[in-house]
Amino acid sequence: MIYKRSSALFADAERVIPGGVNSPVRAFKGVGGTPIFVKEAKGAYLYDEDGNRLIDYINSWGPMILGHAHEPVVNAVIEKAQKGTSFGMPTEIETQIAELAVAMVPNIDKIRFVNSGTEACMSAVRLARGFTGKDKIIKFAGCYHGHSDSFLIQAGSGASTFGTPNSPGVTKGTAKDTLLANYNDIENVKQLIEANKNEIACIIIEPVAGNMGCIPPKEGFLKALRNLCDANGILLVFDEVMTGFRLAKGGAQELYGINADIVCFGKVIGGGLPVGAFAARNEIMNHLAPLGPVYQAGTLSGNPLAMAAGLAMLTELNNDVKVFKRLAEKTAYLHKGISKVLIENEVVHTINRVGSMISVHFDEGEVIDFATAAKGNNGTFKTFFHSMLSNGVYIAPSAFETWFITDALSYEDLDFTINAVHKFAKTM
Ligand code: HOZ
Repeated sequence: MIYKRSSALFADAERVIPGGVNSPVRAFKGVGGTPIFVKEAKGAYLYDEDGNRLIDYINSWGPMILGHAHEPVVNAVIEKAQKGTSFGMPTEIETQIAELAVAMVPNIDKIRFVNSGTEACMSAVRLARGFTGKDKIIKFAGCYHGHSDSFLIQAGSGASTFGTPNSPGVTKGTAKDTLLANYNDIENVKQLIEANKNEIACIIIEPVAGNMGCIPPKEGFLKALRNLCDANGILLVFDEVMTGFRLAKGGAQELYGINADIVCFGKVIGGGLPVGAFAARNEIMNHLAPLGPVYQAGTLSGNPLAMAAGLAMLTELNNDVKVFKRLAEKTAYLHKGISKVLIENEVVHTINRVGSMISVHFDEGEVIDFATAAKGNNGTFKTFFHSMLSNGVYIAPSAFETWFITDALSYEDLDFTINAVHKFAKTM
């Protein structure tokens, strides 16, 4: 494939944007080479500035669960835009999407809309601290809850891709309130709670980790966290930015049958526009301003275009009773096909999958936490990434990210992808 125009556009971008990108993983530093500049996208495909067609497994890092430029979403945005793009005043559509989200997700009474997953998680933790009157939080190594200060401690996603899981700029004062546990290690969580009695406001977790590749919770792990939280007056916060409205209508809470105290959303809830949200039962949400003392605000929160896209997306997902099953079946088909090819060609690997989230790790043995995810052979991943790209398949340019499957993918696309893996495996 030729990337002449992408290379020229990247050189232009580097002059005026740090690293040429507005979010670090996009810069391809984890895999080498020049980032692909997108011209447009439709359904399962990206079309880049050099005229290449790529099957997309990033899907805007999750939101495009029904494919790019999905008509009901696009039409809803166009219609809204003609009536004004931002007011900073209440609009009816905010209540409509809130009502739908509350109906789809178990265990929440009220939801507050913000502009990103980062904002949602940051606000959720402030609310947990305000509600409990305690300062410390527990997060898991390799989980990524956006780039606010409290979370850039052993953070996954781009932070791990660049080897800076603890960012300069986060003060020692902030860092000391974030306690770090190993994913899937309940004994470790117990020890932290024991050592910090009555000081922990919340445990925040991606119920299926998606920022160190895809890592499922071990059987009983989420339930054990729930029990520990109940026994110790700690709130359980599920960061469902990736899993919400993706693994099931009610996200991971529904899939695993575990209730969180606060749930954070992003990605799918905005249908591809900048939306995040956090939600909980009344008792907790009523602590938020203007009802309560915990402050949180935003000029563009509940923006009409964002709400229109989100409402159209959630309506589609709510009305299509088979969509989550279909997505999981497509992902299982891909898993089976890739596995077969890699085994036949003796490429050492582990594949993790939950619903429509999947990742391929180039190492043997279980991938269950950050340490096992980081063991993967990055050299092999780089070769894999570039081989897939040159064969028309775009996966995330980092071994620490998940692939997101879209319903727009046909079985023909999945076979094309498996065939691209076959071409890679033959070179190994
Ligand atoms: N760290 C983000 C995904 N987990 C990347 C977002 C982006 O580059 O758009």
